[in-house]
Amino acid sequence: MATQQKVMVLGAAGQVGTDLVHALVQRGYDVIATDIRPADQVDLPAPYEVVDATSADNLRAAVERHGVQTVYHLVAMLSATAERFPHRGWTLNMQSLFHVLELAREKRLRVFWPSSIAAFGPTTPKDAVPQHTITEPTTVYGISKVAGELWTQYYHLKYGVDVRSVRFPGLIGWRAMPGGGTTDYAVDIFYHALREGSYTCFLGEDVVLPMMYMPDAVRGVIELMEAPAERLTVRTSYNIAGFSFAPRDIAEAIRRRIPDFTIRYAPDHRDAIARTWPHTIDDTAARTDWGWAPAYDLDTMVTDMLARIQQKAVSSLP
Ligand code: AKB
Repeated sequence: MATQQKVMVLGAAGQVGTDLVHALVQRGYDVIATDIRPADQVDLPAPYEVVDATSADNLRAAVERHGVQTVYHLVAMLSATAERFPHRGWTLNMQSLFHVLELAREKRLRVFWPSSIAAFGPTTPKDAVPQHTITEPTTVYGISKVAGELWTQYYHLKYGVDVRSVRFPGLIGWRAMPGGGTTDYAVDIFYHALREGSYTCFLGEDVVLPMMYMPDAVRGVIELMEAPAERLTVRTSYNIAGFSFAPRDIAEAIRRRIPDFTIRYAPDHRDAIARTWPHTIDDTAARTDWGWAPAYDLDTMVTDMLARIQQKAVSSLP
């Protein structure tokens, strides 16, 4: 059971943040949700405040005002957008991380910060990627993740900061839309299937990527953060796996439930990014150290996504 710990979520209005805030509140944490979006555009089950994570002063003031003990730092520019704005992507991703790590060092905050399968690159083994492997990404986002992993480990080793991390696969959820990622097609496809009965995919049909359903992802984050520190052997970022599929596999799974669904493929620049990432991940270290295990596979995820989006659409009718 959770204690009444005060936790702050940065990037709370984003795809992961939205689900994480729900899960933390449900687990009994005292959550302060923050993002740069105006409050009237945000609907979360926790007190909300506008905080700019690229401003050290802004961040410090919010942490002090709320007596925060743990920060979940989810602010990031994702892979596809960061390729369009490389310097902005680097600055946002790294500056916000440094502000959080520095504050954590000074105030003994605990920190969660996500890395990603984007930390891998064309020279990484494609299948069952080991925990310790080649990380030579070719995207700005990936470079920021590798650098971030090493910085989080540095702050742990040098200053004893309790910062923990997982390498997220592509995440699929129904509560909030993703934005600017290469794996976003796996969310978009559901909305198009239900609305139009067809989808044009920006990845080629055969690109297999590691993916995960959001309920598993947020449960994993909370389990990692609740694990005893002495059990953790990885202070860069843990590999975690859900299931892997290509666009044609998810299209087929949707077609089994919506028989008229059609898909066409128009690969763009995101296809090239996706092809630098691995197919499957070996998450033995996470399983051994803190008991990680996913609950969803492709079929159970597709069933739940379709039902939830339909429910959401009905409940949002006037
Ligand atoms: C992206 O596609 O950029 C993200 C990720 C894999 O980290 N979803």
